[in-house]
This record gives sequence, structure tokens and C-alpha cells, in this order.
Amino acid sequence: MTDIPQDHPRYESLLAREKVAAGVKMGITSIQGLIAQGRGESFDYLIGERSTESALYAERAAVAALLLAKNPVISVNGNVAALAPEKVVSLADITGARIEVNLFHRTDTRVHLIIEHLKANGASEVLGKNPDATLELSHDRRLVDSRGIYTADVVLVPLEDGDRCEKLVEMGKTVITIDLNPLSRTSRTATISIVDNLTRALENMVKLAREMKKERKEELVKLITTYENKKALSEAISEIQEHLKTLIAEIEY
Ligand code: PTJ
Repeated sequence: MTDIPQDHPRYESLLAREKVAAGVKMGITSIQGLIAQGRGESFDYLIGERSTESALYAERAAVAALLLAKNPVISVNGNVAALAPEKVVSLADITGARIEVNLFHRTDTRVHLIIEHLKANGASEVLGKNPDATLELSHDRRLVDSRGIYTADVVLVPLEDGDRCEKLVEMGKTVITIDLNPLSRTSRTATISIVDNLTRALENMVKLAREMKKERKEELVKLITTYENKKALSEAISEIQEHLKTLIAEIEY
């Protein structure tokens, strides 16, 4: 990985780019993952590269759902494994979630390498190598584990494709997504849509999970029952509008 100086004004963004590129070289991230990261970056510019109020609102509800779940699962793809393996492992540990590798561009080698990468980052068990159940989908994201995604009541699916998100919601699961694009089919279909950068979102969620684990169950239930996803999504779009207005005001002509 290229050494990015920490005082570079775009340090976080360049570091993320390096991590995804390194993921491709290691064989854990698909080449298409580079395009996905670029799409994400452009939305992050529009958002202002910060966790907005609406993102924090969704992240709090998502953590409550994970903490209350009977069988929570975090689904990991090649981008997530490259960008935040240690944060996935921390969140899984605190919330008691299982981790399952589920890939769009699936190969056995990539699944194996991602599992090993997650284990090197502290995971004890990672599902996904021997899928024994299928979702009604025509692509490889249909291949799931009956102890994991298939029977999960709450699934966190960062950087998802709309198809599987829709299917999981149809199956009655609480589906939490992390996607910087508030207009994507994924964001519009999920139960809890977190419009935030994966790295920031997982960092916030790990912190929130540590705090919220001490809260009474009723408080967590209240967070979920009062949560409105349409409100979170429309506010995410308004926050982009407001940020753009500020930028326009800064350009004097
Ligand atoms: O590893 P695989 O084979 O399962 O493939 C994974 C990718 C991500 C390549 C695959 O799922 C894919 O092609 O995804 P899409 O359709 O490009 O969607 C990715 C979505 O995630 C887009 O809406 C992006 O804006 C968003 N996104 C990209 N990077 C980030 C992000 N959202 C949050 N944080 C990011 N770092």
C-alpha cells in the first residue's frame, strides 16, 4: 500500500482507496469493487464526508435491532473485508452477531481468502464457505448458510445490491443497509437504511453498541418502534441539499 501522509487533506479518502486497491491485489476484493468505491466516494462528497444526523439516527436504530435480535448476522463482501475487517469483528463480538461471507462475484478462492482475512483480524467463526441454503435469486448471492443469513432475523448487509435486500425483506427479516447513495434500490428497500460511509458507520455502530448494551431492553425496543425509515431517507436527501446550498454560497460570482 502507498504510504499516505496523515496530514494530507484527503487522508481518509485516499487511505480507503488504498485499502480497496490492496484488497484487489490480495484477491479478496473484486475488480468491480473499485468502481463501487468510486461511486460511494462521489456520494460522500455530496454528503460532506461526515456522519449526518439522519445517519446517526439510523445507526442507533440499527444497533438496537442487532442487540435485540435472536440470530443477527453481518454479511461481508469483498469491499467490506478490505475496508473494515476489524470493525466488522468488533461489532459482531459486541452484538453477538455471526459473520457470513456472501459475494456477488463469487469464487471459492475469494470466499476462502476473505474468511482467512477476517480470522486474521480476530474473527473466530466465519460462515459462507459451505452454503447449504438458497435464496430465490438468479445470481450467486443466493448461496447462504442455514445457520446464518437464511435463518437470521436481523441482517446487516453493507454495500448491498438491491435484489438480495428486497428478497431478505420479503422473507420477513429486518434488513440494515449501509449505502452512501440514498437513492439506490437498496436504500429504498431496506428496513433501516444507513446513508453513511461504511468506515464511519461501523465505527459509530461499535461505539454505540458498547454504550447501548448497558441500556434497558425497553429503551432499545422504543428506539426501534419509533424509528421511521422514510423519515431517515428523506432527511438524508435534504442534508445533501443543505450541504450543496452551503457550497453554492461559498462560491462567489
Ligand atoms: O465482493 P462482491 O463480489 O460481493 O462485490 C461487491 C460489490 C460492492 C462490487 C457489489 O456489491 C456491487 O457492485 O455493488 P454496487 O451495485 O456497486 O453497489 C455498491 C453501493 O455501495 C453503491 O450504491 C455505492 O454508492 C455504495 N458504496 C460504495 N462504497 C461505499 C458505499 N457505501 C458506503 N461506504 C462505502 N465505502
